[in-house]
Amino acid sequence: MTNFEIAVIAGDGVGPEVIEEGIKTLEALGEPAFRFTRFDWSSNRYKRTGRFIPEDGLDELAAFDAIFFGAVGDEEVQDHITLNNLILPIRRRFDQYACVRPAYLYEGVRSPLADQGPGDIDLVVVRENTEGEYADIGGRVYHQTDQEVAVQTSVFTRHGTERIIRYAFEEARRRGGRRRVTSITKSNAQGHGMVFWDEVFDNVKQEYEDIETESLLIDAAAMDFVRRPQDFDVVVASNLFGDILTDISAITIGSMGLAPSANLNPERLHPSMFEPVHGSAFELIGKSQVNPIATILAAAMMVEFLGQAEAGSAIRKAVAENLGEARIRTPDIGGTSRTVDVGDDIVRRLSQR
Ligand code: GGG
Repeated sequence: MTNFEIAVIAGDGVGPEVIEEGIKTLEALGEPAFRFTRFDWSSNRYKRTGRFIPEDGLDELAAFDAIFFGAVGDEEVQDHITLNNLILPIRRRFDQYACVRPAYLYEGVRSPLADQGPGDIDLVVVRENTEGEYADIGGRVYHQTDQEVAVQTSVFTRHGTERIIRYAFEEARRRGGRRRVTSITKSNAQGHGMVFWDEVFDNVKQEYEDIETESLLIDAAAMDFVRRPQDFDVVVASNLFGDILTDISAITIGSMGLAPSANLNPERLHPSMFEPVHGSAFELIGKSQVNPIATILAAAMMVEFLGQAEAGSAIRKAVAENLGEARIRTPDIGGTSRTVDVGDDIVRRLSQR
Protein backbone atom coordinates (compact mmCIF):
# COMPACT_ATOMS: atom_id res chain seq x y z
CA MET A 1 0.00 0.00 0.00
CA THR A 2 1.32 3.46 -0.88
CA ASN A 3 1.41 5.87 2.03
CA PHE A 4 1.61 9.61 1.88
CA GLU A 5 2.44 12.08 4.64
CA ILE A 6 0.23 15.14 4.34
CA ALA A 7 0.69 18.39 6.27
CA VAL A 8 -2.69 19.95 7.00
CA ILE A 9 -3.04 23.69 7.56
CA ALA A 10 -6.75 24.38 7.95
CA GLY A 11 -6.04 28.07 8.59
CA ASP A 12 -8.79 30.65 9.11
CA GLY A 13 -12.52 31.12 8.70
CA VAL A 14 -14.27 28.24 6.96
CA GLY A 15 -10.89 26.57 6.31
CA PRO A 16 -11.27 23.99 9.13
CA GLU A 17 -14.81 23.04 7.98
CA VAL A 18 -13.86 22.36 4.38
CA ILE A 19 -10.55 20.70 5.20
CA GLU A 20 -12.32 18.09 7.36
CA GLU A 21 -14.50 17.16 4.37
CA GLY A 22 -11.39 16.89 2.20
CA ILE A 23 -9.69 14.62 4.73
CA LYS A 24 -12.82 12.47 5.01
CA THR A 25 -12.81 12.08 1.22
CA LEU A 26 -9.16 11.09 1.10
CA GLU A 27 -9.66 8.56 3.89
CA ALA A 28 -12.60 7.04 2.00
CA LEU A 29 -10.25 6.13 -0.85
CA GLY A 30 -8.68 3.37 1.24
CA GLU A 31 -5.82 3.10 -1.23
CA PRO A 32 -3.53 5.03 -1.21
CA ALA A 33 -3.36 5.65 2.52
CA PHE A 34 -2.66 9.05 3.98
CA ARG A 35 -1.29 10.16 7.32
CA PHE A 36 -2.35 13.66 8.24
CA THR A 37 -0.35 15.94 10.54
CA ARG A 38 -2.27 19.03 11.55
CA PHE A 39 -0.62 22.41 12.04
CA ASP A 40 -2.49 25.18 13.87
CA TRP A 41 -0.94 27.93 11.71
CA SER A 42 -3.61 30.60 11.44
CA SER A 43 -4.64 34.10 12.41
CA ASN A 44 -5.79 32.75 15.78
CA ARG A 45 -2.28 31.49 16.42
CA TYR A 46 -0.92 34.89 15.36
CA LYS A 47 -3.25 36.68 17.77
CA ARG A 48 -2.17 34.33 20.56
CA THR A 49 1.59 34.10 19.94
CA GLY A 50 2.54 36.87 17.50
CA ARG A 51 3.47 34.34 14.78
CA PHE A 52 1.53 32.50 12.10
CA ILE A 53 4.32 29.98 11.52
CA PRO A 54 6.71 28.96 14.30
CA GLU A 55 10.38 29.79 13.75
CA ASP A 56 11.42 26.43 12.26
CA GLY A 57 7.98 25.66 10.89
CA LEU A 58 8.83 25.76 7.20
CA ASP A 59 11.76 23.36 7.76
CA GLU A 60 9.30 20.97 9.34
CA LEU A 61 6.94 21.17 6.33
CA ALA A 62 9.76 20.26 3.93
CA ALA A 63 9.56 16.59 4.91
CA PHE A 64 5.93 16.13 3.81
CA ASP A 65 4.70 14.74 0.50
CA ALA A 66 2.16 17.55 0.14
CA ILE A 67 0.40 20.33 2.01
CA PHE A 68 -3.38 20.52 2.24
CA PHE A 69 -4.46 24.08 2.96
CA GLY A 70 -7.82 25.56 3.93
CA ALA A 71 -8.10 29.35 3.91
CA VAL A 72 -6.41 32.49 5.12
CA GLY A 73 -8.03 35.75 6.21
CA ASP A 74 -9.40 37.05 9.49
CA GLU A 75 -11.73 39.92 10.33
CA GLU A 76 -9.37 41.17 13.04
CA VAL A 77 -6.09 40.98 11.10
CA GLN A 78 -5.32 43.07 8.02
CA ASP A 79 -5.26 40.97 4.85
CA HIS A 80 -1.72 41.92 3.85
CA ILE A 81 -0.48 40.57 7.19
CA THR A 82 -2.24 37.23 6.88
CA LEU A 83 -1.21 36.72 3.27
CA ASN A 84 2.40 37.82 3.65
CA ASN A 85 2.97 35.82 6.82
CA LEU A 86 1.18 32.57 6.11
CA ILE A 87 0.51 31.50 2.57
CA LEU A 88 3.01 33.51 0.52
CA PRO A 89 6.07 32.34 2.54
CA ILE A 90 5.03 28.72 1.94
CA ARG A 91 4.64 29.28 -1.82
CA ARG A 92 8.03 30.98 -2.04
CA ARG A 93 10.00 28.70 0.26
CA PHE A 94 8.89 25.60 -1.64
CA ASP A 95 9.18 27.26 -5.03
CA GLN A 96 5.53 26.51 -5.81
CA TYR A 97 5.73 28.66 -8.88
CA ALA A 98 2.85 27.18 -10.85
CA CYS A 99 -0.57 27.97 -9.42
CA VAL A 100 -2.97 25.83 -11.41
CA ARG A 101 -6.65 26.75 -11.20
CA PRO A 102 -9.08 24.74 -13.34
CA ALA A 103 -12.66 25.84 -13.94
CA TYR A 104 -15.13 23.27 -15.27
CA LEU A 105 -18.89 23.69 -15.60
CA TYR A 106 -20.42 20.48 -14.24
CA GLU A 107 -23.70 18.94 -15.23
CA GLY A 108 -26.33 19.90 -12.67
CA VAL A 109 -24.82 23.31 -11.94
CA ARG A 110 -26.18 26.47 -13.49
CA SER A 111 -23.71 29.04 -14.75
CA PRO A 112 -24.79 32.67 -14.23
CA LEU A 113 -23.90 33.11 -17.91
CA ALA A 114 -26.59 32.49 -20.51
CA ASP A 115 -26.27 29.50 -22.85
CA GLN A 116 -23.40 27.77 -21.03
CA GLY A 117 -24.01 24.06 -20.53
CA PRO A 118 -22.04 21.19 -18.99
CA GLY A 119 -18.44 21.12 -20.20
CA ASP A 120 -18.80 24.35 -22.21
CA ILE A 121 -16.53 26.08 -19.71
CA ASP A 122 -13.39 23.97 -19.34
CA LEU A 123 -10.33 26.11 -18.82
CA VAL A 124 -7.33 26.30 -16.56
CA VAL A 125 -5.56 29.42 -15.41
CA VAL A 126 -1.84 28.96 -14.83
CA ARG A 127 -0.89 31.74 -12.48
CA GLU A 128 2.72 32.71 -11.78
CA ASN A 129 2.99 32.20 -8.05
CA THR A 130 6.31 33.39 -6.66
CA GLU A 131 7.07 36.84 -8.07
CA GLY A 132 5.28 39.48 -10.19
CA GLU A 133 3.07 41.88 -8.26
CA TYR A 134 3.26 39.70 -5.10
CA ALA A 135 7.04 40.06 -4.75
CA ASP A 136 6.67 41.99 -1.48
CA ILE A 137 9.18 44.62 -2.51
CA GLY A 138 8.50 48.23 -1.63
CA GLY A 139 8.10 50.53 1.29
CA ARG A 140 6.51 53.62 2.76
CA VAL A 141 8.09 56.81 4.07
CA TYR A 142 6.78 60.00 5.68
CA HIS A 143 3.94 58.06 7.29
CA GLN A 144 0.72 59.97 7.93
CA THR A 145 1.98 63.20 6.36
CA ASP A 146 1.00 65.02 3.18
CA GLN A 147 4.35 63.92 1.73
CA GLU A 148 3.73 60.22 2.32
CA VAL A 149 5.10 57.95 -0.42
CA ALA A 150 4.23 54.30 -1.00
CA VAL A 151 6.17 52.20 -3.51
CA GLN A 152 5.23 48.66 -4.55
CA THR A 153 7.46 46.98 -7.08
CA SER A 154 6.54 44.14 -9.44
CA VAL A 155 9.30 41.70 -10.30
CA PHE A 156 9.50 39.73 -13.55
CA THR A 157 12.62 37.63 -13.96
CA ARG A 158 13.53 35.75 -17.14
CA HIS A 159 13.83 32.56 -15.09
CA GLY A 160 10.41 33.04 -13.48
CA THR A 161 8.60 34.21 -16.61
CA GLU A 162 10.00 31.58 -18.96
CA ARG A 163 9.27 28.68 -16.66
CA ILE A 164 5.63 29.59 -16.01
CA ILE A 165 4.93 30.18 -19.70
CA ARG A 166 6.61 26.90 -20.58
CA TYR A 167 4.53 25.18 -17.89
CA ALA A 168 1.36 26.58 -19.51
CA PHE A 169 2.29 25.16 -22.93
CA GLU A 170 3.08 21.78 -21.40
CA GLU A 171 -0.27 21.90 -19.61
CA ALA A 172 -2.03 22.55 -22.94
CA ARG A 173 -0.33 19.44 -24.36
CA ARG A 174 -1.19 17.38 -21.27
CA ARG A 175 -4.86 18.40 -21.38
CA GLY A 176 -5.08 17.65 -25.10
CA GLY A 177 -8.23 19.79 -25.32
CA ARG A 178 -8.50 22.93 -27.37
CA ARG A 179 -4.66 23.09 -27.42
CA ARG A 180 -4.62 26.81 -26.95
CA VAL A 181 -2.60 29.08 -24.63
CA THR A 182 -3.75 32.63 -23.94
CA SER A 183 -1.24 34.99 -22.35
CA ILE A 184 -2.53 37.88 -20.23
CA THR A 185 -0.68 41.15 -19.58
CA LYS A 186 -1.26 44.86 -19.44
CA SER A 187 1.71 45.68 -21.62
CA ASN A 188 0.16 48.83 -23.07
CA ALA A 189 0.45 50.46 -19.64
CA GLN A 190 3.14 48.35 -17.94
CA GLY A 191 5.84 49.04 -20.49
CA HIS A 192 8.69 47.29 -18.73
CA GLY A 193 7.75 44.10 -16.90
CA MET A 194 4.80 43.19 -19.07
CA VAL A 195 6.37 44.05 -22.41
CA PHE A 196 9.14 41.75 -21.22
CA TRP A 197 6.51 39.04 -20.46
CA ASP A 198 5.07 39.43 -23.98
CA GLU A 199 8.54 39.02 -25.49
CA VAL A 200 9.22 35.88 -23.46
CA PHE A 201 5.80 34.48 -24.47
CA ASP A 202 6.55 35.15 -28.15
CA ASN A 203 9.90 33.35 -27.81
CA VAL A 204 8.65 30.33 -25.90
CA LYS A 205 5.67 29.79 -28.22
CA GLN A 206 8.08 29.08 -31.10
CA GLU A 207 8.88 25.78 -29.34
CA TYR A 208 5.19 24.76 -29.40
CA GLU A 209 3.99 24.97 -32.97
CA ASP A 210 1.21 22.46 -32.22
CA ILE A 211 -0.41 24.91 -29.77
CA GLU A 212 -2.50 27.88 -30.87
CA THR A 213 -1.74 31.12 -29.05
CA GLU A 214 -3.40 34.40 -28.22
CA SER A 215 -2.29 37.45 -26.19
CA LEU A 216 -4.86 39.60 -24.40
CA LEU A 217 -4.78 42.61 -22.14
CA ILE A 218 -6.21 41.88 -18.70
CA ASP A 219 -9.19 44.20 -19.21
CA ALA A 220 -10.16 42.44 -22.43
CA ALA A 221 -9.56 39.06 -20.79
CA ALA A 222 -11.86 39.95 -17.88
CA MET A 223 -14.57 40.81 -20.41
CA ASP A 224 -13.96 37.69 -22.50
CA PHE A 225 -14.09 35.38 -19.47
CA VAL A 226 -17.73 36.49 -19.29
CA ARG A 227 -18.45 36.97 -22.99
CA ARG A 228 -16.79 33.87 -24.47
CA PRO A 229 -15.45 31.58 -21.70
CA GLN A 230 -15.88 28.56 -23.99
CA ASP A 231 -12.97 29.75 -26.15
CA PHE A 232 -10.33 29.44 -23.42
CA ASP A 233 -8.20 26.40 -22.74
CA VAL A 234 -4.99 27.29 -20.85
CA VAL A 235 -4.56 30.88 -19.71
CA VAL A 236 -1.20 32.04 -18.37
CA ALA A 237 -1.01 35.17 -16.26
CA SER A 238 1.02 37.03 -13.68
CA ASN A 239 0.43 36.53 -9.97
CA LEU A 240 -2.11 39.36 -9.54
CA PHE A 241 -3.92 38.94 -12.85
CA GLY A 242 -4.17 35.18 -12.34
CA ASP A 243 -5.65 35.76 -8.90
CA ILE A 244 -8.30 38.13 -10.23
CA LEU A 245 -9.21 36.07 -13.29
CA THR A 246 -9.74 32.94 -11.20
CA ASP A 247 -12.46 34.61 -9.16
CA ILE A 248 -14.21 35.35 -12.44
CA SER A 249 -13.72 31.84 -13.79
CA ALA A 250 -14.91 30.36 -10.47
CA ILE A 251 -18.17 32.26 -10.55
CA THR A 252 -18.82 31.42 -14.20
CA ILE A 253 -18.88 27.73 -13.25
CA GLY A 254 -21.56 28.40 -10.66
CA SER A 255 -19.76 29.12 -7.39
CA MET A 256 -16.47 29.96 -5.74
CA GLY A 257 -17.21 26.82 -3.78
CA LEU A 258 -16.49 24.65 -6.82
CA ALA A 259 -13.03 25.98 -7.74
CA PRO A 260 -9.87 24.14 -6.64
CA SER A 261 -6.28 25.33 -6.76
CA ALA A 262 -2.84 23.70 -6.75
CA ASN A 263 0.40 25.49 -5.89
CA LEU A 264 2.91 23.29 -7.64
CA ASN A 265 6.63 22.79 -7.53
CA PRO A 266 6.59 20.91 -10.84
CA GLU A 267 10.14 19.58 -10.38
CA ARG A 268 8.99 17.93 -7.13
CA LEU A 269 12.02 19.17 -5.22
CA HIS A 270 9.67 20.45 -2.51
CA PRO A 271 6.14 19.71 -1.35
CA SER A 272 3.31 21.25 -3.35
CA MET A 273 0.23 22.75 -1.73
CA PHE A 274 -3.47 22.23 -2.54
CA GLU A 275 -6.35 24.48 -1.48
CA PRO A 276 -9.73 25.82 -2.56
CA VAL A 277 -9.64 29.12 -4.49
CA HIS A 278 -12.06 30.66 -1.99
CA GLY A 279 -10.82 32.32 1.14
CA SER A 280 -12.07 32.28 4.70
CA ALA A 281 -15.65 33.49 3.88
CA PHE A 282 -16.39 35.18 7.23
CA GLU A 283 -20.10 35.34 6.48
CA LEU A 284 -20.34 31.53 6.44
CA ILE A 285 -18.27 30.68 9.51
CA GLY A 286 -20.02 28.20 11.79
CA LYS A 287 -23.15 27.98 9.61
CA SER A 288 -22.21 24.69 7.95
CA GLN A 289 -23.20 26.22 4.61
CA VAL A 290 -19.83 26.40 2.93
CA ASN A 291 -19.46 24.22 -0.14
CA PRO A 292 -16.69 21.65 0.47
CA ILE A 293 -16.40 20.64 -3.20
CA ALA A 294 -13.62 23.12 -4.06
CA THR A 295 -11.52 21.55 -1.31
CA ILE A 296 -12.50 18.01 -2.31
CA LEU A 297 -11.46 18.77 -5.91
CA ALA A 298 -8.19 20.21 -4.54
CA ALA A 299 -7.72 16.86 -2.79
CA ALA A 300 -8.23 15.18 -6.20
CA MET A 301 -5.54 17.42 -7.69
CA MET A 302 -3.26 16.46 -4.81
CA VAL A 303 -3.61 12.71 -5.27
CA GLU A 304 -3.15 13.08 -9.02
CA PHE A 305 0.02 15.11 -8.49
CA LEU A 306 1.21 12.35 -6.15
CA GLY A 307 0.88 9.92 -9.05
CA GLN A 308 -2.46 8.37 -8.05
CA ALA A 309 -4.48 9.09 -11.19
CA GLU A 310 -7.10 6.43 -10.49
CA ALA A 311 -7.83 7.80 -7.01
CA GLY A 312 -8.12 11.30 -8.47
CA SER A 313 -10.60 10.10 -11.11
CA ALA A 314 -12.65 8.34 -8.44
CA ILE A 315 -12.99 11.58 -6.46
CA ARG A 316 -13.91 13.55 -9.59
CA LYS A 317 -16.51 10.95 -10.54
CA ALA A 318 -18.08 11.07 -7.06
CA VAL A 319 -18.20 14.88 -7.24
CA ALA A 320 -19.69 14.82 -10.75
CA GLU A 321 -22.36 12.35 -9.60
CA ASN A 322 -23.21 14.44 -6.55
CA LEU A 323 -23.56 17.59 -8.66
CA GLY A 324 -25.39 15.82 -11.48
CA GLU A 325 -27.98 14.42 -9.09
CA ALA A 326 -28.60 17.95 -7.72
CA ARG A 327 -30.04 16.65 -4.46
CA ILE A 328 -27.49 17.10 -1.67
CA ARG A 329 -25.93 20.49 -2.17
CA THR A 330 -25.07 23.65 -0.27
CA PRO A 331 -26.98 26.96 -0.66
CA ASP A 332 -24.39 28.59 -2.97
CA ILE A 333 -25.60 26.27 -5.74
CA GLY A 334 -29.25 26.27 -4.80
CA GLY A 335 -29.45 23.58 -2.13
CA THR A 336 -30.26 23.44 1.56
CA SER A 337 -27.80 20.75 2.67
CA ARG A 338 -25.00 21.24 5.16
CA THR A 339 -21.28 21.14 4.40
CA VAL A 340 -20.98 17.81 6.18
CA ASP A 341 -23.89 16.29 4.21
CA VAL A 342 -22.17 17.02 0.91
CA GLY A 343 -18.94 15.48 2.25
CA ASP A 344 -20.88 12.42 3.47
CA ASP A 345 -22.57 11.99 0.08
CA ILE A 346 -19.25 12.06 -1.74
CA VAL A 347 -17.73 9.61 0.77
CA ARG A 348 -20.73 7.28 0.31
CA ARG A 349 -20.27 7.30 -3.45
CA LEU A 350 -16.55 6.60 -3.08
CA SER A 351 -17.18 3.75 -0.66
CA GLN A 352 -19.61 2.09 -3.09
CA ARG A 353 -17.20 2.00 -5.99
N1 GGG B 1 -7.79 29.12 0.06
C1 GGG B 1 -7.45 30.30 -0.59
C2 GGG B 1 -7.38 31.50 0.28
O1 GGG B 1 -7.33 31.41 1.47
N2 GGG B 1 -7.42 32.64 -0.35
C3 GGG B 1 -7.27 33.88 0.30
C4 GGG B 1 -6.50 34.83 -0.57
O2 GGG B 1 -6.79 36.00 -0.56
N3 GGG B 1 -5.52 34.33 -1.28
C5 GGG B 1 -4.72 35.12 -2.12
C6 GGG B 1 -3.92 34.26 -3.01
O3 GGG B 1 -4.30 33.12 -3.28
O4 GGG B 1 -2.90 34.72 -3.48
